[in-house]
Amino acid sequence: MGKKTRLVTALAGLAVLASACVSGAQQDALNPQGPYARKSYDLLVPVFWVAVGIFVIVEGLLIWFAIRYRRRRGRPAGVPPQIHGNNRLEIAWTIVPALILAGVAVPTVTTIFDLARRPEGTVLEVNVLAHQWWWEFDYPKEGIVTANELHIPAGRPVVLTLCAVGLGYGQQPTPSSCQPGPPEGAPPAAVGDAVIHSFWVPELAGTQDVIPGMTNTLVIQADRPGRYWGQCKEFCGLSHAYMRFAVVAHEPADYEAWVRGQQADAAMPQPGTLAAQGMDLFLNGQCIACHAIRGLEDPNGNPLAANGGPDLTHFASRECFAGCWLRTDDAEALARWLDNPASVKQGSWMPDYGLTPEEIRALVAYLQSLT
Ligand code: HEC
Ligand SMILES: [Cu+2]
Repeated sequence: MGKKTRLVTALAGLAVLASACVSGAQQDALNPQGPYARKSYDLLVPVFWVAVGIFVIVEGLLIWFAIRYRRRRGRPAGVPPQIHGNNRLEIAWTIVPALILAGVAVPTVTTIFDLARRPEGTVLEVNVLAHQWWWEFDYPKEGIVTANELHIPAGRPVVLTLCAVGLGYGQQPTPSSCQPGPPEGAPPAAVGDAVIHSFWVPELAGTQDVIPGMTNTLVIQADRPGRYWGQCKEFCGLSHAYMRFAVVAHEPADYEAWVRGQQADAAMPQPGTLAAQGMDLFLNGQCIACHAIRGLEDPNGNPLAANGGPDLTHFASRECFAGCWLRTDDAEALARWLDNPASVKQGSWMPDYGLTPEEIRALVAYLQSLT
C-alpha cells in the first residue's frame, strides 16, 4: 500500500468513526428512555466491564511475556525448556473461566425471562406489520391503522405482535393484522413474498426479528413523551436503509386525543379546490388499487381497502412518509415521490404512473389536506 493510499484509508476510517457521533441521530442504545431498554442496559454495563477486565489481564500477560522472554543477545537461541503438567494451574484456568461464565449467565438468563414476560395491567396492544420497506401499525382494539409512525402513551407498556407481510397486489388484500404464515407445503417464495426484518427502537427496547410465518412479540415503553427513532435492523433488500420509523410517545390525555383523531374518517376537501381535484384523481385512478382512505368509496360504491400500500386516511397527521425519511409537509418531496417513487427510494414497490405535473400538484394538495 502506498503512503497516500494508507493516509486516505486512515482518514476514511476516522470519518466513519466520527459519523457514529453525529448528535441528533437519536438511535442510542446507551441512552435508555424506558424500563425495557434500561433492563438491557443494566445487563450490558456489568458484562462489558467483566469483559474489559478479562481483556486487560489476557492482553497484559501476552505483552508481558512477549517482552520478558524476547530474544536477546547473549541468551542461547533454540527451544526453551519445556514444562507441562502443572495440575494446579490447569485446574485453576478451567474453573475460573467457568465461574466467570456462570456469573454472567445468571443476570443474562434472568433478564431474558424478565423481558419475555407479558406485562400486567392496562397494556396497549399493537400489531406491527413489516412490509418491504415500511412499517404498518395496526391497533385492533382502537380500529386504527397507521404507517411509519407508532403512537403510544408514555409510561404504559406496549405489547407489539410482529409479523412480516408480502405485497398482496393482485392476489388477496394484504392482511391488516398478524395472521399465521403460509400453510405447510405452500409453493416456494416468489417475488413480493414476505422477507425477514428486525424491529429496533434503540432507546426503548432491544431488537426483535420479524420472520415470515411466525409472530414474535416485543414490549416497549417510554418514560416520557417524545419522538424515538426506530430502524429495520436486518438486511431486507434494496431500501433496507430507508426502512425507518418513529415512535411518538404522548402524555396519556394527548394520546387519547390522537386516537379519536385517527378514528375519524378522512377530511373532505372543499368542492372546487385543487385538493378536490386531487381526490377525484385518486378515486378514479390507480391509487385505490393499493391504498385505503377511510370514508371514501371506489367508483363501484365499495369502501377502499388497503392492498399492499400504506393507509392514507390521516396521511398529513404524520410527520414522515416512505419509511420516515421524507417529510409529509414537504410538498416538493411529495411531488418527487409521486413522480417516480423508485427514483426517490430504491426498489420501492409503488409503481410510477407517469402522472403529469398538474396531476401531481392536485394529488399533493389532496394528500396534504388529509390531517
Ligand atoms: C401497486 C400498488 C400501489 C399503487 C397503485 C399506488 N401506490 Fe402509493 N404506495 C404503495 C406502496 C407499496 C407504498 C410504500 C412505499 C414505500 O414506503 O417504500 C406507497 C406509498 C405511498 C405514499 C407514502 C405513504 C406513507 O405514509 O409512507 C403515498 C403518499 C402514496 N403512496 C400515494 C399514492 C398515490 C397518490 C397513488 C395513485 C397515483 C398511489 N400511491 C398508487 C403502493 C401503491
Ligand atoms: Cu426491513
